[in-house]
Amino acid sequence: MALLRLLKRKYLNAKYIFLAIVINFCIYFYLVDQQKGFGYGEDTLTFRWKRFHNYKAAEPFRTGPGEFGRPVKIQGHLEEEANSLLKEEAFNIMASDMIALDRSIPDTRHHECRNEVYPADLPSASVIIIFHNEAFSTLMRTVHSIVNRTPPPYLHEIILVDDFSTREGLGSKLDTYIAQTWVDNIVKVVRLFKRSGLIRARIAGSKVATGDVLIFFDAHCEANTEWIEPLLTRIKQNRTTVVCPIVDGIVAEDMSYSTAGGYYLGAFNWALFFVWMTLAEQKAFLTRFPGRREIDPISSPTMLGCLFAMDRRYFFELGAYDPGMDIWGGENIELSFRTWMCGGRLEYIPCSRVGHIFRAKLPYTFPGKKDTYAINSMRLAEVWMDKYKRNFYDLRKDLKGAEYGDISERVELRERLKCHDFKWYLRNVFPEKFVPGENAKFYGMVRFLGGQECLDTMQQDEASVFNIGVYGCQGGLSPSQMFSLTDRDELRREKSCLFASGISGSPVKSRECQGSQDELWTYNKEEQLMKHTETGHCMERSQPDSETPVITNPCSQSEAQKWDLIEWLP
Ligand code: UD2
Ligand code: MN
Repeated sequence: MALLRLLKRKYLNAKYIFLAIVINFCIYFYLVDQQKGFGYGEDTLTFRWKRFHNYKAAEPFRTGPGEFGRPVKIQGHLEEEANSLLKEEAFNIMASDMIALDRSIPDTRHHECRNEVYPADLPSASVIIIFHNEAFSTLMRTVHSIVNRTPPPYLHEIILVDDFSTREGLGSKLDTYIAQTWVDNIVKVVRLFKRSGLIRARIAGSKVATGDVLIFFDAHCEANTEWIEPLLTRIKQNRTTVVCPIVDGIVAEDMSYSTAGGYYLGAFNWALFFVWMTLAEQKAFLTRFPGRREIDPISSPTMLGCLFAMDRRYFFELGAYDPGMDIWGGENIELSFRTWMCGGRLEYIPCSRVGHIFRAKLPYTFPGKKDTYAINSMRLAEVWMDKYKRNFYDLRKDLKGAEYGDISERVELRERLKCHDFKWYLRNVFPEKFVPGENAKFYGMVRFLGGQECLDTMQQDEASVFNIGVYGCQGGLSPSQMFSLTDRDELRREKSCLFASGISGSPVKSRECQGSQDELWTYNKEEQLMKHTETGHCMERSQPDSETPVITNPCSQSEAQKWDLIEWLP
């Protein structure tokens, strides 16, 4: 009996000891978890463990500057220095340096995304981050966010491509930190030995990548919860779909993570800059997708450029990037047109979100002070836009005859891939896009006969509402004087329309087109009158120096109401 009692006690003790070990074990890893990703001084085994088990650690419990994507305000004696650094770097580097490199951010997805289920066997990704003289903290925060929020099986590697940075000490600091923080060579650095620009830097990264999918990142991003699964799922369903996460904003002044932005319908303007669709375009575009849930992938005519994923082999089949494009600009529009025209598709994926610091200026040099955006855009217009390149050159008359290098290989690529023409793209992918001069009753300048002056936007922001101006006619050289009288009777520019109210003497104004009645005009050639269709009033030049240079009034035979149209023939 006594022996039994002793054994029982021993057994119980063993149970307690076992329990105690388990509890200790948990506490140990909980503590490690709290410092996830902070590498100095800890052994490799811990990091191996972290990499494979800690990619989605509980974030809301963390405290510290900038946690949960909160803003960091710098006040007091450091404020002045912070502001001057902000000017140099175009984002608040002092604030960034204060924030943990693996900070928490809010899950900004639509709440229904949390119920989405993704297949487990997804392709693996090589994430390519290119940079030139990027700040250490933003660059490493980009990497941490990817490692910590990507299930390990899907993360084949992260490739940092250093585009010949000259910032002192950056290279060795990166090497040390990376070696001490991540194992298994999951984060690699490729160094370019001459400044190549972001396009060729991405090509260099893609050539050394070996994952199934390539995902390109700018060097100042933060990947959000479950960002990769919806992207990979879509590519697995169709390898010729190029997919983009929704881009959240990281505010340059205080590094707060914000959902402002969050747009997902990419467009372009005829100067070949990326823009989001206007409200009118968006409304019309979305009617083509009836029954679509807000969280479903949505096709987009163009991509922003900083973040996208694409099957690796498909990237090369489709012609990678144009290596003749230099430093910065245009490659995102080129890839967008090429993808759609050559048989692929481009989509935004609402359940995938990644933040990006939008900087007010580019903080680096352009060797030779070249306008690389213009040259790259000429290359893309010449190769892909057929007769519609005219719309680009109409806005960039300064570029007529300028050098853009050899494009023969890209023209061959287009032939080899048997791509659709640009008209097909406009008709099928983006029919909402207005083409100045196409199907128009008139395209050119609207001239006031009394004074050799033409209607002119006076460089005002055409997303806003303003009184239309007049200025000495520039013989077609000034884009701000070009108007189309459309087949719908709008007197419009790329996205803005002239409108007027019924009140006599009220100004003719410009705003983003809305498709409403007050935007319609009829020109009478014999009488040389521009009539506002809805009210029957006539366009009239008011007094010189008036705040409202152009008004409408009941039609009269007065000279102040005589206008003619000068057709633009390039
Ligand atoms: C926008 C895009 C960017 C690209 C560019 C047009 C967004 C938010 N970003 O740039 O992806 O499409 O427009 O070309 O849409 N870099 C180099 N070498 C250089 C210059 C830049 O590696 O010579 C790197 C730079 O460190 C950064 C990336 O390229 O990681 C993009 O440059 P950016 O962030 O200065 O330009 P951004 O965001 O205005
Ligand atoms: Mn960027």
